Amino acid sequence: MKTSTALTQFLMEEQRQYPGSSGNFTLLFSELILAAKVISREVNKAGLINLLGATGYKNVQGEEVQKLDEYANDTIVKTMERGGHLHAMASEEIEDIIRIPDDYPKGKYLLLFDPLDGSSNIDVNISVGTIFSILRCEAKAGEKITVDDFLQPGTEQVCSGYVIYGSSTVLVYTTGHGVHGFTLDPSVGEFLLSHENIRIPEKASIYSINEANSRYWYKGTTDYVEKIKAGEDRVTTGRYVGSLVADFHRNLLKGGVFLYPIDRKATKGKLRLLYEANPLAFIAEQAGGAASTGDVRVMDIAPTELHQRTSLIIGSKNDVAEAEKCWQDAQG
Ligand code: AHM
Ligand code: MG
Repeated sequence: MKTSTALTQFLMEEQRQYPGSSGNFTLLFSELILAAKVISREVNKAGLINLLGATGYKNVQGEEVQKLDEYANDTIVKTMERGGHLHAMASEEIEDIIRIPDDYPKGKYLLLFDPLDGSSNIDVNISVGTIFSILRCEAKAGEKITVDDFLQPGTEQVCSGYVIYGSSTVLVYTTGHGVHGFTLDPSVGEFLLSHENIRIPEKASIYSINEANSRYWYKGTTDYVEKIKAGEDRVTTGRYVGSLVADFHRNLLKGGVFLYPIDRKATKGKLRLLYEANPLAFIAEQAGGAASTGDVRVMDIAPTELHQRTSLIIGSKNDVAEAEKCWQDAQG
């Protein structure tokens, strides 16, 4: 019988390669896996919750039915705050940083997350996802943690990843040693290794951009998209779900370029640097792809705000480079 490797076993094996490792990171990750399983279960019942919600927004236990992004946020916070591995957290859904309550021990890591990205798609059964990024915390025990502790460039990430709640639930992560994907097997309740050492094709066959924004685009974006459409040297098709994790995951496996550039409407971009762009940029680069704003490598940006937005061009290496060239040429 062929046995599959569970994510927790895989993490332990990775940990054994670093003899000095305390195992704290592996424990932290196990808590994140638990949160992902709970969110996955809830996302899968979303249709049922809506049915129950229609009778007065109470579930069968008589509790208020929460919005799923709020539920996902609370699940991550409550699961992670007790472990003693985190010093603090930051969520795309919460304005300020999330401190670990005084009665719990503090650890040496910071967790940043987008609890349920693309949540406007839930009602129509489109895949959504959780995105996460783990940083080291430089604050010493007893020192008050501030927003500044979170403002680290993407290159400082210890780990990043996402969980996509789709036709199956898949967790993809990197710690800087390649990218691996695990599929949740509901019959055993474990994430099992399904995509070892993912490599993104260097050349894209898919492009993903919200073309309804084309009237607001700057010349560099228009030039690149026109170039794709006129290209005869490759098979290119357009695919845009409007759920970043779903668009990114498909392009990672099949080869593609995703763009959410700054334009005349979203002058700072739409996507968040710390919760969306950096974690996915780390995955893209580790899989042999790239992530750029058009002007600079995403992971080199020195953040100045917790909820900073950014322009994002991410995916297959050659295509990100081509989009960057169009962007820079257009600026003269
Ligand atoms: P959210 O974090 O509020 O869910 O917004 C982010 C989402 C991404 O998942 C997706 O790529 C993008 O917004 C789609 O935006 P648009 O509808 O403007 O194309
Ligand atoms: Mg989001």
